[in-house]
Amino acid sequence: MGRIVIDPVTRIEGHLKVEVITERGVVKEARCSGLLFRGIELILRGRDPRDASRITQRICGVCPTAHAVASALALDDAFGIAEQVPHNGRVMRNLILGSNFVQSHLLHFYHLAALDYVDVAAAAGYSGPDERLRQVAEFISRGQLAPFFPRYDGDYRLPKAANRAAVSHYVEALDRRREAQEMLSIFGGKMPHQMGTFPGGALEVVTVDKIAAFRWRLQRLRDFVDNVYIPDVLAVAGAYADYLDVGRGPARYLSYGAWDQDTEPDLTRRGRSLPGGTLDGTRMAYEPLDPSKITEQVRHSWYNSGTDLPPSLGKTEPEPDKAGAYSFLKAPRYAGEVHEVGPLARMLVAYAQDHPEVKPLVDGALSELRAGPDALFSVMGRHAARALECKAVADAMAGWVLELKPGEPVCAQFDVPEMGSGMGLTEAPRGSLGHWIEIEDGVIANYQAVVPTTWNCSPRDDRGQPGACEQALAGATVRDPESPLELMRIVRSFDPCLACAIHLITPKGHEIGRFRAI
Ligand code: NFE
Ligand code: MG
Repeated sequence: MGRIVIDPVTRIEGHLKVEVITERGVVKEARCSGLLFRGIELILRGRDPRDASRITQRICGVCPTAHAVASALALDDAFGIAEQVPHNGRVMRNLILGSNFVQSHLLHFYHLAALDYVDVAAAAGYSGPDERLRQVAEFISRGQLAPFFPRYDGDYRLPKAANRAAVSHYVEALDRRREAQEMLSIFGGKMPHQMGTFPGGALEVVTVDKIAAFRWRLQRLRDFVDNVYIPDVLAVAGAYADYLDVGRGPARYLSYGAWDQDTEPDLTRRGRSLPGGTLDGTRMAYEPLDPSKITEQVRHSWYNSGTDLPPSLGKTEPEPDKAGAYSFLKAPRYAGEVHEVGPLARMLVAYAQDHPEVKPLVDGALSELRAGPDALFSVMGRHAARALECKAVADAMAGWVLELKPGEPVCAQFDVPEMGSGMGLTEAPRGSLGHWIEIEDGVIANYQAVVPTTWNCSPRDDRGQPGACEQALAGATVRDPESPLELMRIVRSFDPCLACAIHLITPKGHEIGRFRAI
């Protein structure tokens, strides 16, 4: 028996510890622990409900936009104004969130995950015509090795030319991400923590100039996604084809659906470009979404609040010395079962529905990889799904931006009610995101968020079922316990964000048990 502890996991967002028990180099069981307690749900209590779209964005600097949209949807619901969101407000929300998706997916592949497969050392000594590669070579020659080194050694398999091209794209992707942030800022005012999304719609005035400024940046991004990102992901998936068979996880997938196409007040009946629902991958069986099946369990989490509560009744009461607990993440479950969320879940749920854009994209990628749909339940399946979704969203935005109507209203008028409750379900880059709000005496009485990485990196639940990432790690082979790159490839394929997953912020210097906020 061996024990490997990776703490902290780098090249993700936030603070994650992974611990595995191995037997003859094979992972028998894994534990994912989120160790940094935060407290945004608590900060929201007693505040004006309209603050929620501003404060919840501070959960994360990577996907603040998704929190803004989820809170706006929850407030639309609580205020009873979902049907009054104007056309421009709905479309702008989709463009703001879509820009963040594209930026986030490029960030994940090039700047977080690719270094598990691409050997940056291949750029050392380069003196050819590619300016970006010359910059990296010069950077390395000065002894500036971070953020590329130190790293786990492993089986970097790309040929030198492919490695060098990927390093060049690493640098180019920084510019494309900047342009995606600029696109978001056109309708959101700034990034991170944009100001454009609000209950009742959006806040930016629509002009022809803004539409044009958005379009040219989007066109450049679409070229990059089609001609660089997707080919790079498929090249990596080809060179590391064994990872089409590694990191399977629970093979149950959940999506809330995203990109509102109408203003139907019932979120489960609202028209959305990507459908909600669940898919049991072993039977390829689809079921429509039923939000009443969402609960959070805390038996193995450092909370003393009741377990298996629906989010509208959820509590956040930390108990850091609780016996048997090992994480500040709760364990969200759907119908009591572990579900994976994220781009793979969304693409599979849409694929199972014969989605007109998603089906051909997925079939095309599978034929390129000479693999069946089963191969998607894997590390490389997650990377491929993320790239394909990036294309689907970027392509869809090219149509949405032309639907904007300059000079027309963007936001509904509303009064804040004394009492109310609301639910906002959407998709964030990393998966299904829900916000639940209770309003009493005109202020927030309770606010609960159930977040993508809480689903994917959850600890064991009340029945002892390991979370999705814990299940994906079980069965993996580790060649060198001192350099467990294989495990990092599995964890990073989920694109974890522990800042989001715990979404709680404690005042500086505040102590909770043995933890101290810094
Ligand atoms: Ni902090 Fe987030 C996304 C959300 S993941 S990145 O995407 O919500 O838990
Ligand atoms: Mg929560």
